[in-house]
Order: sequence, then structure tokens, then C-alpha cells
Amino acid sequence: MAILDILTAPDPVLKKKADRVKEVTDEIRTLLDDMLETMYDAPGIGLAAPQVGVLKRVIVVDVSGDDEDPAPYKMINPQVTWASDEIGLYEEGCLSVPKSYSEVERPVAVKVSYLNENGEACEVNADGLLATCLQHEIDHLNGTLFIDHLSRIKRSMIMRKLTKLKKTG
Ligand code: K1U
Ligand code: ZN
Repeated sequence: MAILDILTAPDPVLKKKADRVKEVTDEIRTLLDDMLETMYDAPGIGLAAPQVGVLKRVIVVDVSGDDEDPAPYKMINPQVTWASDEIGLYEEGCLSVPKSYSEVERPVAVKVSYLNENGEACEVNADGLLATCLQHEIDHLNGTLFIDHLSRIKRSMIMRKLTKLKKTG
């Protein structure tokens, strides 16, 4: 397994739409394993393939707590097939927008269909942090960052902070 480099905004790859995976191959399974290792190392609770420079519709998520057993999801071509009318606020972060957190409004519950690493069709009903994280990662596959859900002023404040951070290290 390998730890991959995580791209940070404003890298143009993060704004591109990722391609659907046509066949679940060993190459995709290796990508999923490398992404999971990269996510745990960061540390984070989710990671999407475009964040490691791969424009494929692949994500990994694990929202289990430190004192719980790991509960990794490896998802290929994930799709939200239902979203609750109820909207909630959650303070989100992003490994591609380091050191910035902001509240984002999203449906509190979603149903997501996807292929697992064996190419089998699966579905998960998610609420709470898992629902938030899945929506955040699926956004990445469509070139959307959590800061794109914020006002223009908040977004430009975060981007200015990020530019400064990149200069000073
Ligand atoms: O997609 C990403 O950049 C990962 C991101 C996922 C996420 C966080 C919060 C709300 C929605 C989606 C992160 O994992 S940021 C880091 C983080 O939240 C975290 C890190 C260590 C322990 C617990 C959380
Ligand atoms: Zn993110």
C-alpha cells in the first residue's frame, strides 16, 4: 500500500468532474486501499480520488470514533438516490482546504447506491456524520468543494488564508 499526495485548492484538478468507473479491476482495488491508507494517515474521515489526482468516481469513508472498530466504506460510482427534506448544519473540514472549517447546510439523511470493491451493487442509508461525509465526498467527484457552499466573502477569506499558509508553510 502507499500514501498518496493530497492536492490542495486552488489546484485545477479539484474543480474537474470525475469519470465513472466502467470495470472494477485490481487497479481500482489498489487505488481504494491506497486512498484508505492515505485517509487514515492524514488523518481524515473521508477521501475522494480527485483529491489524490485521479479523476475517477471512487471514494473512501470511515467515520468510526477512536475507541470503535474501524468501519471503512470503499465506494465506486457512488450516487445519492434519496435525500431528506430536513436540512442540517455541520462544521466541515477538508484535507484539500487545510486548517479551515465552516458550517455547511446539507440534507441530514441520504440513501447512497454504489459498487463495492468486488463490483457488487450496494446501498447504504446514512444520517448524521456519515450522511454529511458521503455528500462531501460525492461533491468532490463533481468538482465541488465545501467552500463552494459558502458565501463568496467567506470563500475568498478561506482562499486568502490558504494562499498565505502555502507561502509561509
Ligand atoms: O474530503 C476530505 O477532504 C476529508 C474530510 C471529510 C469531512 C470532514 C468533515 C465533514 C465532512 C467531510 C476530512 O476528513 S477533514 C478532517 C476531519 O474532519 C477529521 C480528522 C481527524 C479526526 C476527525 C475528523
Ligand atoms: Zn474534502
